Amino acid sequence: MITLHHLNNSRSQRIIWLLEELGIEYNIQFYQRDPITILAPQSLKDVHPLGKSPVITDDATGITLAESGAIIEYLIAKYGSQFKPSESDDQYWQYIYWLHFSEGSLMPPMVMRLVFMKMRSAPMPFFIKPVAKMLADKVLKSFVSPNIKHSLAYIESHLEKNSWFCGDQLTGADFQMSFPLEASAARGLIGDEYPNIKKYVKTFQARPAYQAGLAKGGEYDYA
Ligand SMILES: N[C@@H](CCC(=O)N[C@@H](CS)C(=O)NCC(=O)O)C(=O)O
Repeated sequence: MITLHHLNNSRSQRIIWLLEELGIEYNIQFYQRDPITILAPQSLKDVHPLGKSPVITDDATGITLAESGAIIEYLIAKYGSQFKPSESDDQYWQYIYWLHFSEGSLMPPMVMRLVFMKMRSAPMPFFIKPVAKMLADKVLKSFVSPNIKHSLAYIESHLEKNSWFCGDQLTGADFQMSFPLEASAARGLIGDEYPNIKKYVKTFQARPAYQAGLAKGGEYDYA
């Protein structure tokens, strides 16, 4: 049996969506973020030393695996080859590309945005606050926002020509890309200039397996 170690309001939701699409049996072990630090509890470090979610354990193979991309590859290799183009398929390298792009290129500026937005409103001595705010705004404006916009424009042009990230086939790349795109949409970053991203997010969120996963995963602010 597979167990997904799932943190509330996290990237782990995309693994629940995949598990639902695969139609295999699984358990969810729930973990709650600290309300102040929003970090994962110590108990997640007992499962994997880095204490980040998602993590899966699989009784059938005895494996404990972290990293969304690795988990998606594992689940597809073991239980769902329909979600991966074959190596001879033209879409194969698109699959590899988007699977890596999500956490490798898109998530880093998104996480930076979160951190610098928090810095703007963090409690601190009154005389430091304007300086901290000015620094955060400078980094957001000169580096973080342009990076996010550049990536979103690139994704928008890809989705103008493709229903899913690998043409007309739902693949592991879509589960991996779903989180940054729905999180961006929920944070108001997907404006009218990105009609294809908007449509894409609505399309995957309407899938019965996605909805079933949402009902099982508990608190999630991005759907
Ligand atoms: N690249 C990793 C990122 C894992 C990650 O940072 N997960 C977040 C949840 S979205 C987490 O566990 N945060 C809690 C913490 O860092 O304590 C992946 O895709 O699995």
